[in-house]
Amino acid sequence: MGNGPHDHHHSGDHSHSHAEEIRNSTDGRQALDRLSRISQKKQEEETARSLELGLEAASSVVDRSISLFSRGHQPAFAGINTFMKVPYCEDIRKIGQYEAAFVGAPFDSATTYRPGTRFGPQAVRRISALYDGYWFDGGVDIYEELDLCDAGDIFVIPGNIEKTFDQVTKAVSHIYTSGVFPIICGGDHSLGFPNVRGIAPHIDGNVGIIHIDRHIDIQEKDMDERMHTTPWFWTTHEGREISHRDHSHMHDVGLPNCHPKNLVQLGIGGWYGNRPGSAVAQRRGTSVMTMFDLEKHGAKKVAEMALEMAWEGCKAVYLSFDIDSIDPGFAPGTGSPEPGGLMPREAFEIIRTIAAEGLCGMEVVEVSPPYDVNDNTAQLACRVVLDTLGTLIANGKLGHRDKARVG
Ligand SMILES: [Mn+2]
Repeated sequence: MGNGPHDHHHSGDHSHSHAEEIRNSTDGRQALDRLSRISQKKQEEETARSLELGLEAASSVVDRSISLFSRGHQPAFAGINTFMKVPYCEDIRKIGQYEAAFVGAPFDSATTYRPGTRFGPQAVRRISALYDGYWFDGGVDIYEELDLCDAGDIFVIPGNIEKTFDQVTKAVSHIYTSGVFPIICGGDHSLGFPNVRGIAPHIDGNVGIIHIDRHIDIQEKDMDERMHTTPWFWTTHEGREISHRDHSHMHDVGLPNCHPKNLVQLGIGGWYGNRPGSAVAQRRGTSVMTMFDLEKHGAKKVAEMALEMAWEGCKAVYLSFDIDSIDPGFAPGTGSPEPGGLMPREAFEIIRTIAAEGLCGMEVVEVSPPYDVNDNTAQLACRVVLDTLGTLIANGKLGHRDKARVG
């Protein structure tokens, strides 16, 4: 002290010093204030439960909150991995006891290039062990402020897209109609259609979809099937008139309350896979934004533009996040990588802006662990989920923030 270039700012009265003003104005200080108001009740319950189930530690262990067998979040590398080590809702009839559920849809039979996303949910669970829900910059404690469970995986039918779609829709519908916020972890992007089909019919009004991806994914069929390049063709429709097409086993003709203009497709671009879908997007009038739009406006602004277009005339909005929207330098473990994508920090800002307005459900798809490095891609998918949940909680759209206050 006394040697710095800003000595003239110092005064004897620290409560009014310029440094103190700066200190109190930082986001870090505000985060600390917010976090200090959240009770640690569930942490304490977890410790008691760990000691009860996992027995007392050896006598040389000074910290007596440590148990003999790991039964809680610590050590992060130990234990049985559900998503973030939250309770496994094995009896799916009891799903209504929770506020949100992570559910895996390990299906990759609809990929058109690299497969491997069937291992996505397990990879996201594995790396999620690093996290216990304490979000510093967001000032949120997911563990304390949200009753979250892992619903396990949906029984997908490898090699049969159509039966898998029916399984997924029925499963997502069960979760959603039980009053639980669904977090669906793919799996490939063909799941977008059965996921939304599990939610939209239960919403009394139109549903917007914010689809973050490098690929437009709205062609009718790909190699004669409903591959991962097609979900939004089947989710949205051609307008007021829903035509019955010649789809013998494809009994859907678009969800009547999912209008193409409310389908916001953000991050689209590059050189792969967009040829057939572009004509459909043009014909139906979906809301498309490229990476050039992002460069022009910035992450926050494009997210606000996305909200305007997605929510127009809608009761709810669904988030579909394809991990290949993030640049493959950061997210190499994916089926159809395309350079020039989002920086992770841009992706998080977009998510936080979108989630602040509330969501009816979300999916993170296209994590392919066989192509991943150091679980980087799975970790980004995990962060997409955590930042979404944290933002929903912080904005009172999910969880029980009021009940988790100190005092
Ligand atoms: Mn994609």
